[in-house]
Amino acid sequence: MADLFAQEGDAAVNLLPRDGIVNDYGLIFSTAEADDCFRQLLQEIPWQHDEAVIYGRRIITARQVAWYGDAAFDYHYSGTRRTARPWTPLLLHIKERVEQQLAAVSPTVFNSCLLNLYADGSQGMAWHSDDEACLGRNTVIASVSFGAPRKFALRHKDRSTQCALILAHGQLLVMRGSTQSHWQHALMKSARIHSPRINLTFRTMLNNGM
Ligand SMILES: O=C(O)CCC(=O)C(=O)O
Repeated sequence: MADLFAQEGDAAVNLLPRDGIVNDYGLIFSTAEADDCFRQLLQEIPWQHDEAVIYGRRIITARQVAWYGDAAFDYHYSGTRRTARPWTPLLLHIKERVEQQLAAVSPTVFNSCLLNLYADGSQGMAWHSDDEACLGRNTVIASVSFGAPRKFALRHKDRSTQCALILAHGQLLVMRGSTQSHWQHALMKSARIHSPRINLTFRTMLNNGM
């Protein structure tokens, strides 16, 4: 697995060798701001365990999720469906900070956000691509992390290449271009992590998610 730590925080660098673009913007919140966001998100979000259909079996995930957006978008993924809740002031604040970071090079306005809460390192997310039709081709996904640092990995769909980086408290990572068509990503489990992490992925749903 390639070690990408050396490039951490340089948004001009593409972390992928080919077939997509992933940029690490580094820490976009101070520790105090990130602490506040983390604490408020833990308290305010109505976290719920997720459902997914894996190899034809409906399972309840250990991690908890929430889904927010501009409108009551329906989001269909892994055989399940969620309706977006309206933005909270805190989520709008985080979204604005993310959009400011992207404004200079690739202005993007996100209309929805999937939130994931991992209680500890025993919870992760399996390999997948965010390639649902409602996101369209070449979608931009901005991932913001709070809480325990965790390893985020990407692998090419042809299995030739794999790379990873640690996503820390207040860090922004952006996936764009053809990344979702050619690469899968995962949040790796670790028995050494005993504290929670929250991840927000800001997305742009096409046609109000229809
Ligand atoms: O928690 C993470 O960093 C990964 C989240 C993710 O893969 C997703 O929301 O699609």
